[in-house]
Amino acid sequence: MYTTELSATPTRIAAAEGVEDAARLAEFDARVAADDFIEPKDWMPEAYRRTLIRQISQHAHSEIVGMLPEGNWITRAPSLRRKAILMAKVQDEAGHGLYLYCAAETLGISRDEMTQALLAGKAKYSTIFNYPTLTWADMGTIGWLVDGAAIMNQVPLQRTSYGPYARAMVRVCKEESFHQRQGYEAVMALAAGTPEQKAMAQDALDRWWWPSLMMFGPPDDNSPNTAQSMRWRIKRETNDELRQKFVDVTVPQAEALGLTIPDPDLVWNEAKGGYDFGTPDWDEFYAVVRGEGPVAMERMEARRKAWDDGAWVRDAAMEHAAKQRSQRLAA
Ligand code: BYC
Repeated sequence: MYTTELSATPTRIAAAEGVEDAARLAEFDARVAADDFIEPKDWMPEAYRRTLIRQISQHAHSEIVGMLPEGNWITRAPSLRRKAILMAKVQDEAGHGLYLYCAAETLGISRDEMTQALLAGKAKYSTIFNYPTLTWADMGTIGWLVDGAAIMNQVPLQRTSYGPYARAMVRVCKEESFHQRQGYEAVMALAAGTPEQKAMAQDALDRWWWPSLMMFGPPDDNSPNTAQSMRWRIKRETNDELRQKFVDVTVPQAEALGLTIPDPDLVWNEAKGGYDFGTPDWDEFYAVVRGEGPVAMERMEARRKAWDDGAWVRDAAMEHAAKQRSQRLAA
């Protein structure tokens, strides 16, 4: 009896758990190193879980906030065909947000908690959606550059170590490819149009180029999360590696359109087999991350209004589910 009590003291329990955790950690590390997927019911380090919640929820918020700049143009699309495509794209973004919220929920956080974190300014969303969409050319350019950057970032995430996130990315990437192509095709039409239309396309490229490069996050030597996320295989390529790939595939696309990338330092580097390019304005990036982007207030107001306006739908859905549950229990 005495020995049982002694062995159950908190200190001993903690020590035993420590040993157990070390064993579980070793098993977790080995599975990650073997490119196994970690699944919701598997043991995982608490910091891994928190990092995933941070990244996946912010990714989900980006998809949802990302509907706003394009939603702004649905009523003003220049033809029925363009309107139908744009509506489908914006709906796809809503779907991406939902898969991602579901993936994050498997880590033990609720959709409400994630939304509250966004509305309280604690959770971020991509800087890119804090810029205004001024002309129709912005719709094509967002598809071309923003979805293009998103694909570059998300294709490696299909092999991220957390199973539900990786699987969500498979469908998201297929849809993003369509988005990128429709955007490029819309810019092609403008670039081959009247001088005014071509000027609109160039103006949109001038405004969206640098913010698109910022989507990949800060430079690696200034990215607090990259090293650990690469070790955990949450991230499969670093911010700078992905930014370089994006520049390398996008420059020839701009050339084919007869448009000019607004970077005087852009030059092919034969030795590295890629382009050298200028430095994004990182002060601007950090200001936008802090919530000081050109239309940041407008974006958050729209999210807050959508959340408040949707309260009755959530209440009705909860009430309906409760009624169904009690009917099942009574049957
Ligand atoms: N914007 O250590 P780092 C889309 C934050 S949706 C805002 O490099 P990490 C689309 C970062 O969160 C596109 N914040 O972080 C939708 C961190 O702060 P916290 C969304 C940024 O996580 C609709 C701090 O800066 N895609 O394409 O290792 C229509 C330090 O950064 C940004 C994703 O979310 C930024 N751009 O790497 C059309 C992809 N960059 O959280 C298109 C998934 C950095 O520690 N996410 N920060 O407070 C990722 O791949 C990574 O989270 C990031 C950042 C590369 C974005």
